[in-house]
Amino acid sequence: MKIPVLFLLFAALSFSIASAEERKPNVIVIMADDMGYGDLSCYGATAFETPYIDQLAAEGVRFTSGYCSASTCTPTRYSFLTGTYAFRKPNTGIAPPSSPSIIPAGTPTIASMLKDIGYNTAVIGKWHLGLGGEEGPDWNGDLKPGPLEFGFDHCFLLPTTNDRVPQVYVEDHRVLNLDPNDPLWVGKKKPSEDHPTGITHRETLKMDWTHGHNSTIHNGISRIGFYTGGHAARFRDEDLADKWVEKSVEWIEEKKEEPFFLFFASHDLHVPRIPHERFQGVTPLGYRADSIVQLDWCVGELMKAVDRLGLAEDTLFVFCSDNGPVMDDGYADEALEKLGDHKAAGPYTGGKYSVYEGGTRTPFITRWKGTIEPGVSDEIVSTIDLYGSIAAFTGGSIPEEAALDSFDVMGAFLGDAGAEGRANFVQQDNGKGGNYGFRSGDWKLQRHDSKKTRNLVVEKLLENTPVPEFQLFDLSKDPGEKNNVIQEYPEVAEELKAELETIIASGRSRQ
Ligand code: NG6
Ligand code: CA
Repeated sequence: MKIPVLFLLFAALSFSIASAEERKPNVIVIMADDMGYGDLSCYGATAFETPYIDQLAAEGVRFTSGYCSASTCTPTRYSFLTGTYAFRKPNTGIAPPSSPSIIPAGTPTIASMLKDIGYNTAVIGKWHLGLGGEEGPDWNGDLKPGPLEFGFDHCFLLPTTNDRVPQVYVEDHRVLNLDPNDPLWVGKKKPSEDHPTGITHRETLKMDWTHGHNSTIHNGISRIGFYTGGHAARFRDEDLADKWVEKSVEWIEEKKEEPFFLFFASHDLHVPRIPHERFQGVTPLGYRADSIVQLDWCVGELMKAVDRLGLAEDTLFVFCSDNGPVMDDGYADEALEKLGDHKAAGPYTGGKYSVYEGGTRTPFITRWKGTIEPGVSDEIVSTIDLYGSIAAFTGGSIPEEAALDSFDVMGAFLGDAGAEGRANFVQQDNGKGGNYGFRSGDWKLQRHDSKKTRNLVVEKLLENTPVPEFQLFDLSKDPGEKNNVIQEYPEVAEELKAELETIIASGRSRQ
């Protein structure tokens, strides 16, 4: 039988329209804070259980080479949202309490890309990318620019990180529940001689500090930076996780009819680790692991909400972390003392602040019921690629001068058989030292411009140990980066050095 060409064309066209429509999944990116590769039971932890995240992994793809792009928070979040390595932009290191918005208004982001193709977009949780113009945040006025100026329709935020002042929520452009008669003041200097601090009132603290974190006291915990006022707006640390879940579920319910993108930016397990009372003591490892269990509960609540609304087959979940683990990050919460045999970075060396694998190789899971075939993937993927990959998949567009390092590795994210991840990947630390890790296949080059590496994590021995400017490791034989083979493979090292240099110098790696 002869079928008219026009009919075939029409059929093909309507099929492609239908499939493009169908392929616009909701996207929920859950970013843990300071979670290491070994911090979940599905990644080998045995001292406690993380059943919900394990379920996510069992129903999706669990990556063994999933990375964030930096070993501190601000540069990872910057590169995740913009698709550009943070080392390309100055001042993208850990943001202080009064940082202006690091991302200028109008910058294309993964959120603006999705918003442009009809998604509802929200960020709920820790921000830590600054708010406001050059003078910094206007805490009593409009906090602009912020997420709403580069692609999010809605935000409900902890403005910095919770060891930094102030302990208030920001909803869209405003501090929530702020009483104009009790204005919020935030500053670097002690506001008055008698202002209580972690130094002057140390004996009153419910959790002591170990380094830094000894300025204004709120909820029995002293913080980085000073503030006064805004009392009605202040939250209790113990309630953060519940609030993120409440606000997220509320927002998903409201937006369920249209595709949505939710960036769920958990504060767990960053310091001060103060889980809700019902999670305190649930593990033998202290508040650090209790916070992991709390985050696991949050993930479970999000999964249940998505199931209840019948959206599991329309929703791509991504679980990742913003940097590797740290034990003592400024508070005496017994993370190190109660660690036992737990290996927070799994088999990897280093953690937060480091360009060893432990700094950026973290848990990474994707789940999309009915689309993703469950399994484990060794492909190299990174948070920085979500922008480019999801754009390519949903038909979103990226301006030529945006997302300079974000690759389309959607096949790998979906665990498609034979789909490849990245060929290589640049890891950075907080950015100021100019230290890099460069993974290319199974080779790993470390470049230490500052000639020192910090590893405040598990192996205290490495702390501020001078390191050679370049080191080379074969991760297939030496995942722990213990055995520098640069003398044995000088030509491999030269090749990787040149590739890394080209990526840095050329200003972009996306073609
Ligand atoms: C460091 C803080 C640390 C933590 C980190 C940011 C001190 C001594 N250390 O400067 O406690 O807040 O910044 O962590 O103040 S991050 O995960 O948000 O990047
Ligand atoms: Ca972090």
